[in-house]
Amino acid sequence: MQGVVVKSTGSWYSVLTNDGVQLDCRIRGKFRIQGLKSTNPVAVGDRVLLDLNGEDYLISKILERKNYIIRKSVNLSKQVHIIAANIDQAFLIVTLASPTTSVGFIDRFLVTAEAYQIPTVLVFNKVDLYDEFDREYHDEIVQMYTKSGYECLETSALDQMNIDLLTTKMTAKVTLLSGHSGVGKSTLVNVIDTELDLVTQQVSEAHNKGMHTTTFAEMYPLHFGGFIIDTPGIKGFGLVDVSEFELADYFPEILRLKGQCKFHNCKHVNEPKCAVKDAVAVDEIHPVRYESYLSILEDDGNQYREFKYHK
Ligand SMILES: Nc1nc2c(ncn2[C@@H]2O[C@H](COP(=O)(O)OP(=O)(O)OP(=O)(O)O)[C@@H](O)[C@H]2O)c(=O)[nH]1
Ligand SMILES: [Mg+2]
Ligand SMILES: [Zn+2]
Repeated sequence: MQGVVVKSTGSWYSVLTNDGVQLDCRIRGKFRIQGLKSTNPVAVGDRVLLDLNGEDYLISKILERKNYIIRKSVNLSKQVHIIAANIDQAFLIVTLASPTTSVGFIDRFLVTAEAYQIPTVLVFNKVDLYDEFDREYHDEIVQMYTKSGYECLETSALDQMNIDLLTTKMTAKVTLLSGHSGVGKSTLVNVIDTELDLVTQQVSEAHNKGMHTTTFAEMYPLHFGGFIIDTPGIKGFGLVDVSEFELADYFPEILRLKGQCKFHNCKHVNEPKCAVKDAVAVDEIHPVRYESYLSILEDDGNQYREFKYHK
């Protein structure tokens, strides 16, 4: 029997079979992606084969992954976590107010998404909370990411703003939602598909930091076609396997210019006649994005720099 993993707790897995039945399964033996030490060998979105063993269903094989997205667990530096597999696109849900998502976090997510070739849309949620400073900050950040080549949307789950736009973009696709805890991922899912009723944080607990309302990634079929994967909020985003020479390729605005640098192996730091540094000097490349590039290059232990912004 074949199916797709819709939930993974680490000890058991929920699999939606091709016949539309949802089964709780365990895994047979050990699965490893070559060279990767993963905290979860089977991820949401994996297509799997099932065997019946007595009364229990066992996952006996993971079919080849079209793609997957992975992050380094910030504390367990050698271990990686597969966030999801076989996804068409990611929506990174960010909020500039309550809680604040830093540019450093966004950029680390985007680098990984580029490395794994997962198209990503930046969704700025909770715009209903903005005061005029937030609005100004929002406009500058959106301008920066739009110029880099990323699509940016603003939403409010509370006011149902742009939900139809999200729905259109998700139709017939597998969409991963990621972002910090409390940005409104599960709330958005509930307004995108009103047939779903995911647990969300109570407003009274909204300042209860460190509480994760969603604890396991789970994939839901959407009534209008497609799937959405809701995930637990992540604090940090540790990059996996990006070499210092590759990194520039994962900043689209740097990739576009690097052919014009004098040295073909230019790292765009101190080299003379560097087209990237020239572009930063004239604001062709946003200095904050360039700073992110340098910060990741230095591997500064995920110290997310804040955008120059004070409330
Ligand atoms: N004002 C406002 N509040 C929102 C909006 N979207 C979500 N919220 C609130 O934000 C809080 C967190 O929402 P959740 O959907 O639980 O957040 P989450 O991203 O799923 O969080 P985790 O599951 O912990 O990762 C809830 O109290 C929501 O009501 C919005 O657009 N505007
Ligand atoms: Mg949630
Ligand atoms: Zn250069």
